[in-house]
Amino acid sequence: EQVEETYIMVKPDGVQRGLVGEIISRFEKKGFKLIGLKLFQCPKDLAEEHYKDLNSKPFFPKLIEYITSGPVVCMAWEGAGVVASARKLIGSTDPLQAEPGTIRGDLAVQTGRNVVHGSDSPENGKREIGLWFKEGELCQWTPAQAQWLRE
Ligand code: YYY
Ligand code: MG
Repeated sequence: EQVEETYIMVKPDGVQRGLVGEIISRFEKKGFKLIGLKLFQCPKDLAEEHYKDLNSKPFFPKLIEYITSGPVVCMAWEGAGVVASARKLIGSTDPLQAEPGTIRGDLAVQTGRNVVHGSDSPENGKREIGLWFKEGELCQWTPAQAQWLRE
């Protein structure tokens, strides 16, 4: 299969609620490879660029206010099929519709406070990692357990 990269972000509510470890853990336990990680206070222009496809939506100003309201945890994860799989682990945009067992299904109650972001396509995975991480902030490494995850 194609190795892909996805941008995952614990939003300010997830950081404030002490859910950082829990959220990282879900991707770590699944078996994906962490290649980038940082705590970061997002400036307004970056939030607007990240969500530019939504800039005509009525909720856009509140979304930007929310994402810039406190530190976020930025992550880049790598693996075959990681983009779609991460979206499944995260669950539906509206946490009340998200299945139990998903991050939003287990940990959130409202779309405007849905604790985590995940890229929606491999192209956007690349685009978003490029936006949120600088050169030199990503690591290429071989996890010791690689041969126990994939034959
Ligand atoms: O990819 P995902 O985060 O599940 O949803 P998007 O449709 O890309 O919207 C991004 C972000 O915008 C969502 O996580 C919360 C917010 N939002 C909102 O506040 N109200 C909506 N009706 C739709 C989305
Ligand atoms: Mg989206």
